[in-house]
Amino acid sequence: MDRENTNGDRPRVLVTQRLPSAVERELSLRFAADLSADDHILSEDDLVAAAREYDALLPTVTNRLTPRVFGAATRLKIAANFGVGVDSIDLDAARAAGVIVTNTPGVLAECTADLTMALILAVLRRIGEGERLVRAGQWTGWRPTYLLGRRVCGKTLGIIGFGGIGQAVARRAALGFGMPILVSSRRPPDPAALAAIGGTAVDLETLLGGADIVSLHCPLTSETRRLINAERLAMMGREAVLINTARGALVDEPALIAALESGRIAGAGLDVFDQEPLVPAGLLAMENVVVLPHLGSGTEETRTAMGMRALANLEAFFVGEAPPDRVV
Ligand code: 8YV
Repeated sequence: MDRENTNGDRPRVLVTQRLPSAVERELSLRFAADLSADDHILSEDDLVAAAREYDALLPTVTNRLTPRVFGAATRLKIAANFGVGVDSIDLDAARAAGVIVTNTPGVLAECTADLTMALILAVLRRIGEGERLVRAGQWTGWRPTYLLGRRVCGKTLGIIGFGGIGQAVARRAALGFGMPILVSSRRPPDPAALAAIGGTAVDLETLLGGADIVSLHCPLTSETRRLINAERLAMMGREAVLINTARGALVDEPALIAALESGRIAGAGLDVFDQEPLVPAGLLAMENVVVLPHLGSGTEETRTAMGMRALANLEAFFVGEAPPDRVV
């Protein structure tokens, strides 16, 4: 396989963060790969310099690929994103600069769905609170009315966004927990996938009004930014909870804090935040909020599969084939 670039050298690839060792090994074997030694987050200036020095970037959600970065792309030809969401990449600027962008679909839906179920269970069954009490030595014994939560099975789950992750959550919830499923999505949901879980396609307002649990699984775009704002939170039931394993900016965080503080909704399970790694103090102060550090795809198996998928996109590109997961 010819992996040489036009200078006869192996393509230079900048890998912006530490990846599972199997992925780093493969990248080093196949490319002139610069791996991250210490996992530090690259600045925009670093990325601008990289766009001049490297043939390819393998960025993550922590790297903002801005118009300035693409404006400097004298050498850069492809950004093979480690992750399915490409909201951290200015796709118009990539297009204008002629830089190809790829992502890693199809390999992280199951793990992200597992974590979504974990958050649903944690919020309704008060798992975070219970764990904190036990660790603090404050558990004084079993009582029939102690730390009562709410049952998960049979609750109505509203899924916003019915791609791979939304469907994987729906399967778990419908088939494992007997939950009726409402689906709202930009495009009409896949009829076979909807039928398999006995789901009902509804508009967003109907979903917000009818679901006990609202879970976000749509991409972050200019249309979905702050999709869940004060007005939409007010459409949810007082006993309802919001789960977000997609992107923090889908939610107006101050409006969410206000809705939780006033008891307008009953709780939230959040794996993602608007300004990661900042988590607003208002959220941390509430016992009915479960917060996680963006762990959706965070298993050894899935992060390895994501890395291999990014690598497959780079390989295809540098042998002159169409990258399988091209976004731009
Ligand atoms: C990753 C994700 O943790 O794929 C995505 O869009 O949010 C997560 O799976 C992250 O993107 C890594 O770059």
